[in-house]
Amino acid sequence: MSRARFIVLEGVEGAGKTTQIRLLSAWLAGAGVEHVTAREPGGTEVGEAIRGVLLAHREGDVPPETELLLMLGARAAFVRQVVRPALAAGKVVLADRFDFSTFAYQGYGRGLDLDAVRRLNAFATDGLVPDLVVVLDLPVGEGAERQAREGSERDRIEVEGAAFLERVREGYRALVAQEGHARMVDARGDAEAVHRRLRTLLGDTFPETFPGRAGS
Ligand code: Z5A
Repeated sequence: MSRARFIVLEGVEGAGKTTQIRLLSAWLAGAGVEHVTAREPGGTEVGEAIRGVLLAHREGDVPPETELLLMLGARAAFVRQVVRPALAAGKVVLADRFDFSTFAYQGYGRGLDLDAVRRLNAFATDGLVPDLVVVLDLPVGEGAERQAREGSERDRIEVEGAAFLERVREGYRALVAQEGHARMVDARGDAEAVHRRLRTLLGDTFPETFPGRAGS
């Protein structure tokens, strides 16, 4: 039986997705589990170019529909050039964001029609659904504080407004409640504590792929 699994980490800015992907990758490497890591938007040549366009216009006047279609353009390449080939080769894929980001940010956050967003996303992904989406849940203010400590050039709350990010967080909570393949993990506490929670969740959910509970 293939041990390939498509695992996605999601959450508001500063929730610790990048940090946790790095820790999970080190854990899997130590256990000899073949895997790839990637971020969205990005992960491919064209996806990284799209990411550059989005970041360059972060504070500009980009219609939400344009933002949505750029995210999905990057995703179409990501699925076809990274995720499907890795799964076909029997590898684990650890992704930093995927379609829940689009539902949470463009749907709940920007207010685009969720059904339309889902239909367009299904076209971009060719119907691919992750095996597990883990939402790292953190109060918006705590995520911003972490980013401020890191020295991000401009606090996301300042750029988008706290109300926008609160809608995103509530969107994530609603998605976890609706979707059977999604789980919420408390992202408070130090990075090692959050890592242990993730290892336990992965080991319990897919014991044939992941090397056992945290501490074992
Ligand atoms: N976006 C979208 O709108 N629609 C979509 O479909 C997709 C994306 C795919 C991409 O940002 C933007 O695109 C994003 C959503 C949108 N922004 N907005 N708005 P990104 O994914 O490249 O980056 P980010 O999520 O906005 O920010 P981030 O800082 O990379 O967040 P993170 O990965 O969750 O956190 P981190 O890098 O691991 O940690 C941040 C800092 O906190 C760092 O200094 C760490 O050392 C520290 N940290 C991490 N964990 C801890 C703990 N546990 N305690 C204390 N400090 C910690």
